[in-house]
Amino acid sequence: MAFTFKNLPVERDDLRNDVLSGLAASPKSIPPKYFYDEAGCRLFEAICRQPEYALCRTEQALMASRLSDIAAAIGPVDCIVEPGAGDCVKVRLLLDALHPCHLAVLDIAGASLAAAAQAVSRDYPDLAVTALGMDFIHDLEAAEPYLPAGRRLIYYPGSSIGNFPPDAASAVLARFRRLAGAEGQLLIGFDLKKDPQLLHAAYNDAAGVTAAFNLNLLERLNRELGADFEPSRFRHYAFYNPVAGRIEMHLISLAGQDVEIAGQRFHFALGETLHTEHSYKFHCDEFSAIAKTAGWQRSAEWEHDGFAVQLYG
Ligand code: AVJ
Repeated sequence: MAFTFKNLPVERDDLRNDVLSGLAASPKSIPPKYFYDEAGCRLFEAICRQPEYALCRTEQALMASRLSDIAAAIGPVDCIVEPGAGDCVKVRLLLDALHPCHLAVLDIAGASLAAAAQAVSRDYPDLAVTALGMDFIHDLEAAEPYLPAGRRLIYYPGSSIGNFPPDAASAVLARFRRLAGAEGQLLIGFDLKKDPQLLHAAYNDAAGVTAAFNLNLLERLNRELGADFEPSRFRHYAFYNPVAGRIEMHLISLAGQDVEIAGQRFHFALGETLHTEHSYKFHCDEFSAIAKTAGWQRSAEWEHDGFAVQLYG
């Protein structure tokens, strides 16, 4: 059936402007959405195979074991919209259980998304598949013209919402609310607060894949902006901050050094951080309170092994 791919690409200017303003700030930071170039997408998929990083496996186990329950709670759906769909594997369980007419997958990594969505389209011949390569955090509204009318379910798995501090998470969820419409629903998965040693290990895997994922950001800036980062002079540093309830990921300068990016020079002192990601962990009710500020009422929830999936209407 119909397969549509539309690239509304992230402008190189956006990347450059975000990086230049992030490096001019104190502390220095870069938004985590820029991890996901092609190499970054592959490294993230490799993180999900590490024994210490159970998040994706736990969520899929929960979805598989409670699927009929979840589908019954959702009821009939015309269109599933998945922002940040990546390899488009997770949504297949829902396609099998809900049989929507239309699937719309959105991701900042357009090329990887197109290939993954085309594979879904081949495997589900009766399904209309729309793949949008776009920055849905920046401009979710740009997806609206490509979506059919009818009952929409927004699916946001994988604890992606954890990358946003509570205020920003609420803003993202409010935009999901507008895209879903008054009759729409949201099925969202997020990581729960747990033993900090487990969290620490998940972001410091023994094989060093998370470190490579973090450092790839510097290589991306070298490739795409002609920066001259020397990745070996930065250390991957990730830890759980129990006061803020989040993993913080940093790249810490191992020397005093200057870096040039797009004609501008930035100084890193020895020990100075470039902050690259927050990954918030929640209690179920804490998350529902955030969702409520965005106009969502919880209608069901499922929990398994330190991970939660909640349904909102
Ligand atoms: C894809 C945002 C859920 O925060 O756990 C994995 C990304 N970062 N290891 C997360 C990530 C480091 C991941 N999310």
